[in-house]
Amino acid sequence: MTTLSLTEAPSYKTPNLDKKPSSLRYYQEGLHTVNEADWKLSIDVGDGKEYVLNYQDLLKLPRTTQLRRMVCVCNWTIKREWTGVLLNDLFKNIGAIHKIEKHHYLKQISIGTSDKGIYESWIDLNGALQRNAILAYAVDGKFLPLEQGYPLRFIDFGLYNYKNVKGLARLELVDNARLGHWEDLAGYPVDGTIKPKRYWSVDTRQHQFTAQAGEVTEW
Ligand SMILES: Nc1nc2c(c(=O)[nH]1)N[C@H]1C(S)=C(S)[C@@H](COP(=O)(O)O)O[C@H]1N2
Ligand SMILES: [Mo]
Repeated sequence: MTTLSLTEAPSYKTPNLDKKPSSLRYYQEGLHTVNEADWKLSIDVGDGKEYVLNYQDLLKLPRTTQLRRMVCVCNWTIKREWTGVLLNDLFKNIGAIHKIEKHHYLKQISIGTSDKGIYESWIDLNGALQRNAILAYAVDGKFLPLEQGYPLRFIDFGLYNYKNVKGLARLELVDNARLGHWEDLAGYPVDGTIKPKRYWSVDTRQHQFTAQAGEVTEW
């Protein structure tokens, strides 16, 4: 059972949420069956050192609530209120911040399912820290629903969503990147930086243009 409440988080109501493309469509490996009591996040920081957090440990870490826009490479975007832990604060709190300079990439691995396997992504580690990437366990003031990444999802808002793993089980600091599912299958860029262009904005119900690469902050 979750003992901490989210009531201190200002509750934002995403406009037109019913118009958002289905999260099931964007859960390539299908819905996992792990519950809160069994779930663990393992964090491999290299040099044979691994940290393990359970759900309660996670909720005790410094909490942040942020209204930020995510973008799918297939041209839709939505701004929602995310609650979780900054990637930076995670490393600080487990006492592994000194390990960060030693590695180039952050690898994220999902819980996965027995029939469709896992979803993995490799991203630039220092970039993610600079862009204030978060590990989110709640959205719009409520703990994540299963299809939206329960119990925990990683989000670097400067990158397209295919780089950000829902249903997270493991993080690894690594020196080499490999191709993720969509990079391999559809040839999406490995870097994943959001491009300046017109996107369909689900929450504002209009096409809107962003002029710079990276996180969309204009609207
Ligand atoms: N584990 C996992 N995470 C994932 C995906 C996936 O297939 N599996 N798809 C990504 C893509 S392409 C998108 S658009 C978002 C969708 O997030 P949403 O459920 O909040 O819409 O999840 C991302 N994270
Ligand atoms: Mo996506």
